[in-house]
Amino acid sequence: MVQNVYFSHDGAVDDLVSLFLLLQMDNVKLIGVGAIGADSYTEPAVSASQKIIDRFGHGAKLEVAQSDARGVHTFPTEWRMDSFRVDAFPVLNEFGAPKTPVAKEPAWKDMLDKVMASDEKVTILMTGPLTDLATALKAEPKIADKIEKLVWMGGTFDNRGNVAEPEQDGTMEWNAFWDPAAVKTVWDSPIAINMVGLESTRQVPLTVDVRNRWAKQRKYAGLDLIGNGYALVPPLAHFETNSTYYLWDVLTTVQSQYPEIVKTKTVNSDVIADGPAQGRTYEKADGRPVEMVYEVDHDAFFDKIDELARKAD
Ligand code: AGV
Ligand code: CA
Repeated sequence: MVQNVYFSHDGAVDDLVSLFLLLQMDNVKLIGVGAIGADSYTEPAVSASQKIIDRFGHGAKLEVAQSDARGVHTFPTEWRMDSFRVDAFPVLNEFGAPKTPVAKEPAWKDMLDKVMASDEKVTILMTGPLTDLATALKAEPKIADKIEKLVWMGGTFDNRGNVAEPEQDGTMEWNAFWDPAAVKTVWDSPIAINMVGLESTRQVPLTVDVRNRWAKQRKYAGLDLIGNGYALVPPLAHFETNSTYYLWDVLTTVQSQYPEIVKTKTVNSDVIADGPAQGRTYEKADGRPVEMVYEVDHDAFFDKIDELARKAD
């Protein structure tokens, strides 16, 4: 069954690889793409998205919307710079300026308009902060009725966060920490949520073995793109550092269409929006239900990436 999907991402390496993979999935009908300069800068995040659609989108007629959102806590500049590097990849620049247009409206409005105009319900896939969905919900709460579900990379329920910044207690995930109030707004809405938090992404680190596996297949343009992307970021070698990369967004994207590679359970939960734990998602007996991914079939996941990426040429 074909699923209508609106993809909102924030321009990091794994967000852009996710866009590439989505474009290879037979059962996904992408109806829109929005880019938010959270773990990136907005201009290269938008531009790299346009070019990935041009080069790997099999002729898809899409627009890329630019977000005007500003976070409460900004990502480290060093991480955000990756978006400029991906945007400059030769494979994305062989044919000059992008042909996929930039949408007229800001990303939250583009999401609202495209979801409301869709015949079928829409799955919203978000691999960055929830700001644009929260803004759309505030402008038009009825958008919730048109959303099949939200699939989100963000949060964690085990209190082991990945934010190393002052004035926070280490329990939250970065996408939630960037705009904690937006997470609370979405949690308080009736939208069904499928959540990929850090407990599952920790099972799929970027390692040297994973990189080598892609390197061996670089004759496929799609695997060369993935290999180049993940060459920009540090793998898990001897021990985890603040910059160690996991396949956060790629796991989220792949499991959204191939749920057989993960195990999920329902967690009743809430979100803390203020103070040193702001952005923390936590279990709460009378909280709202979330379908939470807690386990990944590691090998099946990496096989699926290869299979999809080989279809791209
Ligand atoms: O918290 C994970 C989210 C994902 O959406 N991002 C990166 C993924 O796109 C933020 C992030 C956490 N740690 C990072 C991140 C790191 N070491 N480098 C870059 N981004
Ligand atoms: Ca991301």
